[in-house]
Formats: sequence, C-alpha cells, structure tokens
Amino acid sequence: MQADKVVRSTCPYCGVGCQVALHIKDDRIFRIEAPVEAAPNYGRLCVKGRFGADYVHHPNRLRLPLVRRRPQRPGRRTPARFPDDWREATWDEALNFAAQGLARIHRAAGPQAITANACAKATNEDNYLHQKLMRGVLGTNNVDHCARLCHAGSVTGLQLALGSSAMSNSIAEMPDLDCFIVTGSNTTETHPVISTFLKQAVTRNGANLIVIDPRQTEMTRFARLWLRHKPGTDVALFNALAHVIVTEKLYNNAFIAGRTAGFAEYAASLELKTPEWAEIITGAPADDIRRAARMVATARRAAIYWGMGISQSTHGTDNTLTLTNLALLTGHIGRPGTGLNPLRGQNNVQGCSDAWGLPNVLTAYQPVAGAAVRAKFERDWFGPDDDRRLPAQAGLTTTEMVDGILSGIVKGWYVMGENPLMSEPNLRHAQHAVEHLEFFVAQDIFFNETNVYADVILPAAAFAEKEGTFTNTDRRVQRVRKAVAAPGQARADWQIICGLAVRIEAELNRPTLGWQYARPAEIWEEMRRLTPDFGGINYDRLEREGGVHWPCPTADHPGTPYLFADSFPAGRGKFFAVEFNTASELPDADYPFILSTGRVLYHWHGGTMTRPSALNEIWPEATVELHPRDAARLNLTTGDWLDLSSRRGTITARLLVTGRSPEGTVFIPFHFAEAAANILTDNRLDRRAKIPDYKVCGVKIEKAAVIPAARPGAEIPLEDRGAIKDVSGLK
Ligand SMILES: Nc1nc2c(c(=O)[nH]1)N[C@H]1C(S)=C(S)[C@@H](COP(=O)(O)OP(=O)(O)OC[C@H]3O[C@@H](n4cnc5c(=O)[nH]c(N)nc54)[C@H](O)[C@@H]3O)O[C@H]1N2
Ligand SMILES: Nc1nc2c(c(=O)[nH]1)N[C@H]1C(S)=C(S)[C@@H](COP(=O)(O)OP(=O)(O)OC[C@H]3O[C@@H](n4cnc5c(=O)[nH]c(N)nc54)[C@H](O)[C@@H]3O)O[C@H]1N2
Ligand code: SF4
Ligand SMILES: [Mo]
Repeated sequence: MQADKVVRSTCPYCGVGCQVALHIKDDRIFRIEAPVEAAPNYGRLCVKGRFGADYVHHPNRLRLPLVRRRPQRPGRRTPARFPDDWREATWDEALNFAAQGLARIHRAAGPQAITANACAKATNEDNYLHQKLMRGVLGTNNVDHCARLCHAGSVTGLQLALGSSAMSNSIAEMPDLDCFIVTGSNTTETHPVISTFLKQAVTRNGANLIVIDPRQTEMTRFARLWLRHKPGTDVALFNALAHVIVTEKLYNNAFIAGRTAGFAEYAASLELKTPEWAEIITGAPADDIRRAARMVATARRAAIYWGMGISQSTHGTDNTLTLTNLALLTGHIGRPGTGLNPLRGQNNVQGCSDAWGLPNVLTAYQPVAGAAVRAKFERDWFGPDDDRRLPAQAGLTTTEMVDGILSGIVKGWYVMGENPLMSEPNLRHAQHAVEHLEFFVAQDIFFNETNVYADVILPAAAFAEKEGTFTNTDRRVQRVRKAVAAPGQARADWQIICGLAVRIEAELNRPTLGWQYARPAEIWEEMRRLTPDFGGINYDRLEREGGVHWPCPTADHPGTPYLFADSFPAGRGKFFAVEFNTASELPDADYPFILSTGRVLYHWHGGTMTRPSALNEIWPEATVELHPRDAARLNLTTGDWLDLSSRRGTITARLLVTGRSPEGTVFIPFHFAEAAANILTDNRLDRRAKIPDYKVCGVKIEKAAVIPAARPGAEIPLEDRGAIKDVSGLK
C-alpha cells in the first residue's frame, strides 16, 4: 500500500524510546517501521513497537467528554457502565463540571484535600502543565505518578549515594561493553531493543555477562554466570560480592580515595558477610559469588543494569545501595561502558519525573523545599509584584494518597492517564479508598478499571494524534508528532489542562496564569527557561539532531550521554553499610509459595492499550508459572485451572508448568483484569522510597472451585505462546 505520508515519532510503549516511522493512509496508521539511521534503535523494533500501536484506532477509544448521570456520594461511589450511567457532554459542560467540583473541595477543605496523578505515557509538555495547574493554581504538591510503583527504590538509593537518580550511561555504549551485570530485569521482554544491544556485546564483543535473577529469563542464555538467588535476598548477595572484593583487595584504591566517602566503616561492615554466609541466605553457590566478584572487579570497565527485581521491594532502597556500593568500590562509574543503570519502564517516565510529576521537586529535581527555586517559578508565573506563593511542603506519594482518602485528608482526585485500580498493590484496599472519594476527574484515551469510578472523563488524544516530546531511559529528549486526527472530540492532554485551569482560576477568583499556548513548543520554551539542565534543548535542535541527552545547559553544549565523569552531584559518592533484613510477607504454613509478579513481552501493565490490540491474540489470558517439581508434588499439569489466594484475595487462572520460576515461587503477569495479580499483592512499603513489594508475598494454590467461561483466543496451547521458552537445561 502506498502511504499518504510517513511521520517520524517515538514508540509509545517502553523507555527505550525507539524511533518509529508511522506510515499513514486515509488517516490511519497501516505500517510502522524504524528508520535505520536514527538513534537509539537504528532500525530495530520489538513486537509492540511494530504491531502494537493499533490501539490508537480501536473503536473503544473515548471520543466525547462524559459526565455521570447520577451524583456519587463518598463511601457509596460505584463503577459506571457506558451508556447507562454516563451521558455525553460538550467540552464546555464537562470542563465546567470538573472545575466546579475541584474548586468546591478546594474552598471547603483546602489545597491539600486534592491530589493528582501525572502520566508517564503523556508528553513532557502535558505533564509540565498538569503540575503547573496543581501547584500554581490549586497550590498543592500532591502530585505523583507510576514512578512511585516502579523505580522509587532505585531513585531513593541513588539520591542517597550520589545525589542523582538518572541512568548514568547511554544505550549507544551497550554494544561495546566488557563486563556487565543484569539483575532484576527481564530485559528481552521488557526493554527488548536494549536487550538486542546487550546480547550483541556478548556475541560480538565477548563481554562477560552476569545475570542475577531468581527467574530464568532469556538473558541467562547469554550469561557467563547466572546466580539464581531466592527472591528478596539481594542485599545478602551483593554484600558478599563486596566482601570478596575487599578481602581479596580487588577494589579501586585511587577511585575510593579521590571520589568517595565512608569506605573504612563500610569495609568493616562486610567482615562477616562471606560467600558461605550468603549461600545459606540466597541459595546462590559461594563459588559462583566469588567468580562473579572477581569478574567485575578485574574488568577494565563494568556496568550494572537493573529493573523491578531490585526496586520493588520493602527494602528496594537497601538493594540499590548495595549496587551503588559495588560501583564505587570498583570505580566502574563515570566512564563509557561503566555506570549504574536503572532501566526506566514507561516511554516517558523519565520525562514525567523531569517535568516534576513528583511531590517533592520542581522541574529536573529542583527541590520544592528550596526558597530560591520556588521564587524563580513564582516570579515567572505570578509576576514580580504578586504575593501568591508556591507550596513549600512536599506532597503525598501515590501510595500515601490511597491511605489519605481513607483517613479523610484527601477528598478530590485528578488522574491523568493512569490505572491505579490495576497497578496499585492490594487492590481491594485501593478500591475501598476510591469508593470514598468526594470528587473524581479522569482523563484518558480509554475506559479503564479506575476511571469508571470518575464523575467526569475527559477524552485525550493518543501519542500519534499530538505534538510534543518524550524523554527515554538514557535521558534523550525526542519528538512525538501528530500523524492522524484524534477520534471524535478527543483533545491533547495539554489542551484539556489549559481549559480546566482557566475555569478553576475563575471559580477561585484568581488572576489567570495565561494558558494561551498555541503549540507544545511554547510550553517547552517555558519549561526550558525555568530549568537549567534543559537550557540548550529546543524544538529546532531536536528537529536537526533527532534527540538530545540532558543535562544540556546551553545551545552549544553537546548533551550528556554519560554522567559523573568528574564528580557526583552529592560531591563524593557515599558508601552505605547495609544489613540484610526484610519486612516483606514471607511464605508460611498457610500461604506456602512466594508470589512474584511482572510482565510478558506482548502486554502492557493493566492491559488498557494491549488487550484491544492484535497482540492480545498471542497472549490472551493470565498464566501462573509453577516449577515442575512443585507441580508434580501437587499433582497439577499445564492448563489446569487454579485458585490462587493470599491474605488479601483470590484469583483464578491457568497453570503453566515451567522451570523458569524457581521451586517454591509462582510468577504471574499483572496485565489481566479478570485475574488481577494485585488482588493478591501486599501494600506494605519501603519506609524511605514508599514503594510496595510486588516481588514477594505469601500465596497458596488450589484446583479451581469454578472454571471461568472460555475467552476468545484462550484455545491457543499455552506452550505455543511466543515468548514462553522453557530454557532450563540450557545452563
Ligand atoms: N512488555 C512489557 N514491557 C514493559 C512493561 C510492560 O508492562 N510490558 N512495563 C515497563 C515498565 S513501566 C517497567 S518498570 C519495566 C520493568 O521491567 P523489568 O524489571 O524487567 O520487569 P519485571 O517483569 O517486573 O521483571 C523483573 C525481573 O526481576 C526478577 N526478580 C524477581 N524478584 C527478584 C529479586 O528478589 N531480586 C532480583 N534481583 N530480581 C528479582 C524477575 O524474575 C524478573 O526477571 O518494563 C517496561 N517494559
Ligand atoms: N503486581 C504488580 N503491579 C505493578 C507492577 C509490577 O511489577 N507488579 N509494576 C508497577 C510499575 S513499574 C508501573 S510503571 C505501574 C504502571 O501503572 P499505570 O501507569 O497505572 O499503568 P498503565 O496501564 O500504563 O496506565 C496508563 C494509562 O494511560 C492511558 N494513556 C495512554 N496514553 C495516554 C495519553 O497520551 N494521555 C492520557 N491522558 N492517557 C493515556 C492508558 O489508556 C492507561 O489507562 O504498575 C505498577 N504495578
Ligand atoms: S523496545 Fe520499547 S520503545 Fe522499542 S519498539 Fe519495543 S516497546 Fe517500543
Ligand atoms: Mo514501571
């Protein structure tokens, strides 16, 4: 088919930020290719980038603003069905209704009674305005987003040790790696194009890959060493690696003396943490721990890549600190091919955090507590003679918002493009909280499990229907371009926010902050003038160069592909002595298995975007992975229907017997509403990062009492589903 036009944009799924060429015919995307000359993917795409953007044209897209037919009362709020409980409204009506509801709460209970979720799928410009509305008009820092459920453990640990939390090196360095650790990351399924560069380092460059993961991911097939430890035991394992490096004097003396602090105390804390001690706790053989330690310490350059297996834990911060310790000890940071690299998940989770979708910082991590920083924003927005002030106190995190609703502090909620009633832990608890809201505004491209509780839904344009920028996992700011028209009356998020903001200002009798942007480039310009790290990036330059890595303070600055060449933002990098401990819910006699949750290649989070996609045909239902020895003991086989229960609830799904998960652990993807893994998970938190533990809680398994009705596609034999490869025996 001949395209009417081909539009260059950025993939809407994961943080790799692949560049895509959208082929358009009759206002529809009919093919997606990748330009071979463009970083970061150079012609590569995974199945979601190539075939998964069909959700854009799905008939279920929200087309018109919707308002509830009946008012909802706190404590009695219910999910609504279309069209019975909704009526279509004009934009004017819906925006007025939303503004009046939020203003009513603001007047009655103050700014802290309103909270908002920013959107890691929307653009930097969308998110900047969302925060400007919350902070500048409503006067609250109660803004957070899915980064809390994601890399919060990594961010907190990296901030403590280095004073910066971004990934320190770039994707471009990956094919040339010498030695690297991949831990708690199922890279081939979750950052597929990055995984191809990492595999290339092994197959073409002979790099030493060490995988540290309880689950047999495909990356283990490329590993020189695979340490299969028990879930939740990373602190013990990484402490033992450090013990070997210290006792065998393999550490980097010059780096430690020149760039770090706290080494002596830290080294003393490692004395008893021998590989034999760690083997008892982790199950990983002491000899392998020694080999891994020597491999990393003696490499010319070594890098660490990690994902949710490290971060999503009641001790996610401690886990991360053991990784920063290792990098500081060996001096493998601040040079190409080294570094500490948390692989960021959502297409724009880096950008949503940079654009201040967090409760304690303004753009690019300028602290809200800093008076000078606030004064800069106050002058720019309110003008020099205005006495309005920005709130100085940090706001609530997403996990605290849920408890805030139940304790009566929070009454109003504005969710832009998130689905907490699939993604929060302990869903019954989160659902109970949502039922108690006084007023709820949602803004999305689809109905999802959360926004059906809202009073008003504002229909948003999807990535291919708007202009803007996303920032990928290695801090590269890249363009998103309008290729097709939005369905019905759906509008870009930034336009919706401008309409809402002026109405709230009118309701609250505030002088307006403007909101007269003609195009996203003007929003970027405003953010840039308030954010030194973005100073050298503008749309013209993005047009010419394709993408720029921030920090980039001036127009002649080349951008920063790797961080910390000369110093850390905190000055010296700090060692932290960390003890192995856990606050997670461990298995016991009643709930004898560990539940680990995560992802499959073909689906995205709560499934809002991938279940309406053709991708759903490949993986149409939830699966429960169980080790063959456990299955034999319980007399179960692949395809059996199981009831899985934790102390919080029960779900029903089909069994897949495979050696990928270790004995005693079951793995479930959290993409399927009809068997939502988060009904089972626990909402206790890491005390510093406030991130829940999605990787360890206790569950029990029984044959299903009632077998659910068949769903389309479910007849594909489980063993034939694309990514399932039982690779046991290959190692
Ligand atoms: N297909 C697809 N890709 C995605 C997403 C998606 O929904 N679908 N989501 C995106 C997002 S937002 C994110 S954050 C990333 C997440 O990307 P990943 O972090 O790769 O995703 P998970 O499936 O959560 O896998 C985490 C890995 O941690 C391991 N693990 C479990 N427990 C432990 C432990 O105690 N210690 C260690 N070291 N490892 C453990 C698991 O076995 C698994 O291999 O993926 C992004 N990419
Ligand atoms: N059990 C378990 N739970 C987990 C995790 C886990 O590993 N295990 N991982 C956690 C992690 S790492 C993450 S990041 C979270 C993700 O949690 P969420 O962010 O809540 O999940 P998504 O499904 O990505 O929600 C994105 C929403 O944005 C909408 N959307 C897409 N594009 C746009 C747009 O342009 N504008 C607007 N307004 N909306 C848009 C989609 O329709 C969808 O409803 O889940 C967390 N929950
Ligand atoms: S690797 Fe990520 S960014 Fe690239 S095509 Fe796949 S989902 Fe999209
Ligand atoms: Mo994430």
